[in-house]
Amino acid sequence: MISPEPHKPTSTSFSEPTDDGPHEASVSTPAIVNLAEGKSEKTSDSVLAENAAMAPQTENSNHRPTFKAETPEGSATVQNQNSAAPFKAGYVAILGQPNVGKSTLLNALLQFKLSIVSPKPQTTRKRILGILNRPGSQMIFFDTPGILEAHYRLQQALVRAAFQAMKDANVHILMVEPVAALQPADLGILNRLADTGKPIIIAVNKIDTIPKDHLLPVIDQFRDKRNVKEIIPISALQQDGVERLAEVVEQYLPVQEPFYDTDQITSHPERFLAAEIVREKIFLRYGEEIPYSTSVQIEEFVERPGHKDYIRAIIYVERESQKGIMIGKGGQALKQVGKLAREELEQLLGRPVYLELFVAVKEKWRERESELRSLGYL
Ligand SMILES: Nc1nc2c(ncn2[C@@H]2O[C@H](COP(=O)(O)OP(=O)(O)OP(=O)(O)O)[C@@H](O)[C@H]2O)c(=O)[nH]1
Ligand SMILES: [Mg+2]
Repeated sequence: MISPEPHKPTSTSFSEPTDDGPHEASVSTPAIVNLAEGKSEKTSDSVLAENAAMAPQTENSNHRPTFKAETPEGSATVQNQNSAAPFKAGYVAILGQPNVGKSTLLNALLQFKLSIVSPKPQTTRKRILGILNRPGSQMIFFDTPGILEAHYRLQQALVRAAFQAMKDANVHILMVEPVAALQPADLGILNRLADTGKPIIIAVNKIDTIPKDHLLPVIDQFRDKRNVKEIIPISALQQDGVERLAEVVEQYLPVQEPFYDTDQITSHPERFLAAEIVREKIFLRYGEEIPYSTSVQIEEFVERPGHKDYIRAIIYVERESQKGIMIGKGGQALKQVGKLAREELEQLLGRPVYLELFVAVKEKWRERESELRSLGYL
């Protein structure tokens, strides 16, 4: 089996049996608590990407954004249907502690599975850009890694990525758990956001997990906070309050032209999304330690007209012992990951895929700056 340099001696591979292998491959709408004044009325029409599909890819899959959102009538257009209102566009950072539901929210806003989700904290490692095109606006959301107290270099890089998104955004959504006691970590994030002077919208998530009458004390604790403009209870999982959140965010965007094509849903290339999908399946398949010790790189991604796409991914672990766990008895564990990842990739790309997974050791990559750089975390 092929093994990418420089890890030839330690790699182990899995690919599913196939006849098309790599050979030729070169709250019942919850209430909004509005702390701002003088809001204008907004259209609630939305152009959501219900049938997102890939646009044709060019030779090198390492470049530009290609995801398109298609409406039944064709691509969405930039026209603001309310001709009196100027078009708004801008960047919106979704921030919060790990596991609070940021990636679930991004997917719910886009009506498209773009960002990976798992029950484990620290699933998201890089900021994920998702574009919500509506008749009068273009909202460019950044899903971000959860903000935590960093204990090792990878975590430092994750926190840095989150705060970089904060700097680049016009509006901030701080997502919190529906708990009544204000958490010091949330307060810390809130203060950093407030220092930017940009509008903050609090999204109290997971309201499906609490009785309705428990919500008010949660909301109350954010009422007097600096630059907090709105507090919106939502359930990202149940898509409750999400449309309302989008309407509110839209109000705080600057008047300007769209930054991206208005039928585009992300700027990430296919190979980035492919690596993320493999990583998600690892987070879902393995226990505590393994997901945090793995990183996925796509070594080759080739479109082969008339054949399956060929994708070769390498899964890095930190120690030799983790390699055995990753692969599992008789290769079963890795096989499951490969199957689930391939199925999702095929759905995403709309094309059949031949996915080959390799496992290789990169000693203590989470601690080493050079490795973090080569894996794209810095
Ligand atoms: N009950 C409930 N669960 C939710 C909701 N939103 C997200 N979850 C769950 O919370 C877990 C974490 O969700 P993610 O979207 O991955 O959270 P995240 O904030 O992106 O996490 P990190 O990327 O680790 O920072 C998953 O199991 C989700 O299904 C919600 O509204 N209600
Ligand atoms: Mg996430």
